Amino acid sequence: MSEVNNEIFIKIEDMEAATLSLLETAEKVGADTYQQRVKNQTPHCKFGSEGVCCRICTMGPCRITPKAPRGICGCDADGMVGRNYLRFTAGGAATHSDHGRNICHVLYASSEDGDYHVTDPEKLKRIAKEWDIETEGRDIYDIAHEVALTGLEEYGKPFGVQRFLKRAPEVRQQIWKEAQIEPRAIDREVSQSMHMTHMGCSSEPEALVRQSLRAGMSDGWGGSMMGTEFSDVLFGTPVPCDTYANLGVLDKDQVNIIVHGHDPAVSEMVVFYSESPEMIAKAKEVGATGINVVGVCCTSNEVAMRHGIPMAGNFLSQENVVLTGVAEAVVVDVQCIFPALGPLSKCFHTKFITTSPIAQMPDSEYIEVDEYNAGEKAKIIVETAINNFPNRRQDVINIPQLKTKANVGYSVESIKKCLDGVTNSHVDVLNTMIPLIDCVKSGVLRGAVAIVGCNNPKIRPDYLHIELMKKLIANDIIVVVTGCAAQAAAKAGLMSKEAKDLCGEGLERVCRLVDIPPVLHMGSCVDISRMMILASDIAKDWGIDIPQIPLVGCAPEYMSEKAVSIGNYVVATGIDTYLGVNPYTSGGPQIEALLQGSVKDWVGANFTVNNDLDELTSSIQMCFSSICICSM
Ligand code: MSK
Repeated sequence: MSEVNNEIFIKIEDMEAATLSLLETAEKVGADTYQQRVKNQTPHCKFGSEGVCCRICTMGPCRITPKAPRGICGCDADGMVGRNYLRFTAGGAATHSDHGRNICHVLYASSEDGDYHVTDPEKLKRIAKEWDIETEGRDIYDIAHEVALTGLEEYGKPFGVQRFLKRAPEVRQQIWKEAQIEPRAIDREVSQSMHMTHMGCSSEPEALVRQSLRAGMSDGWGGSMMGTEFSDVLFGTPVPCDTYANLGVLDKDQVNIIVHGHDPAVSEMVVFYSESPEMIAKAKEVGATGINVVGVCCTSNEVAMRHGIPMAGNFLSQENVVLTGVAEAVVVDVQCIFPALGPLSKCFHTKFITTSPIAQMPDSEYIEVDEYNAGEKAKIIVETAINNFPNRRQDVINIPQLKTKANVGYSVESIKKCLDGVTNSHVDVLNTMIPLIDCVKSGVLRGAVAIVGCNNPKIRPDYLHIELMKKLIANDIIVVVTGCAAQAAAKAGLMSKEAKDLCGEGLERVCRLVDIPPVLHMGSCVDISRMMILASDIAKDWGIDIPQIPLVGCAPEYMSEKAVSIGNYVVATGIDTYLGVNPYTSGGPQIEALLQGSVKDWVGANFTVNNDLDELTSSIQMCFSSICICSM
């Protein structure tokens, strides 16, 4: 390994200094970077920012101004904002759910002698039983194929609602029914959202917001939940493991392969072949000491929590990874991949390899991977990276010496197991959330915050994630993380067990006794479905509904449609949600009044939009104080 400082905590200023040094490399090689493109795009269009621009038909585009309060069809500001918001949500729900669909296909293709196997048969059987699928005396792959097919039918079934809704407390299921937001077939909710927003259909604010919640629910309690559950069946349910984070995980002496995107079906195979003796021998033949796979964005979460693969960075670090000059290949699957990586890679020796028909980009090498050819194609990808090692430009190598420890992989199953370790074997509380509930009831913990989502250049990158987490844990509030928020935490050292030293007295005690970090890694964006199960299990074990738990969601730096879809299902699940960026709704007062106000009457939770660190912190704390634990 090259010389890298293994710090316990890394300050955001040190990460920013590293970025500045990489931007010097960018200038040297004539590369374009997002920092420059932000300048080129600023100021942003005011109409688009407020959501009052409509280009749904060709009579426009129409924009709302004081002089023109309606579009040509007569749609007003709230109609436009509501339709845009619903389309935004549908885009996110479609994206997560299609990821989930691909995992269903991979499960359907799994076999004893194929590339993909059932790694967690017990979890598969649990899901099969939940879905009334026979398990007794059957071959595990017969069960896998029937479960996968049943999952695929959730996308287009003509009648009924999503099967996983039954995992929620009964009172919550009833609320969804009464609010008319129970998701039916996943594709139906996405398709109906597009239909409702077509010219000449819905412009009534309440109808548009209700369908936004329903479309989001089809993601969180449908497509994403299947994506998570079946990924666990195929690749293993995560258990806590140690890894490293930040740019210092890149190694100048090894062949560096960066896996980036979301779908673990590709990265699992790349990891598998990069560890094969045959490939390691080939890497040595070209002068490297080995093969170093590192991750970016949610693919990073997937392989970190199942294999301990290091996390190089998150969304706004993706260009930095290439700018180090040591990336032999950036291998991407789907979502959150800058098209800029193509031209950027051309300034270095880096091969930018796209693998999915869903994410094809200029200036990339396209090696299509599917569920039947994955092994063979992954081997070609690893060989391509190895053969590229001798082509490095030695004059532009710059690996910032930042590296932290991280403890990752807290699935719901693992959290319960950790809690079991401190129950002194009281059988009645084993495999429950009761030890955690007792900590909250006794005031040792004040509550929990789920911090999720991306980076966005509108917010100082990683600042809100990291500083908010620090303030929360110092106040005895435990944090659970997914997505790029997780990598922000890891890069700063907040997912190390040493981070207990930054906690208030109560949380420090819990972390010490249970042997966990105060910021728990629950996985990738689709794994926010794990948080929904966690919240449901806590509520059921406590005998209350989800809004009564001192738990909130927060996406302080989000940027994607998927995050808005997530926000809708988290709120619909009864969890108050804080957003750091306005989802283009400020031009629609009635839509904002619903989202940030009266949806609470439907589902017991709503949105707050705020990106001021201190206000966010105190607002979350006030939210917890308003929940009277002692009366429960
Ligand atoms: S990867 S959706 S930038 S969290 Fe899931 Fe990160 Fe946001 Fe993509």
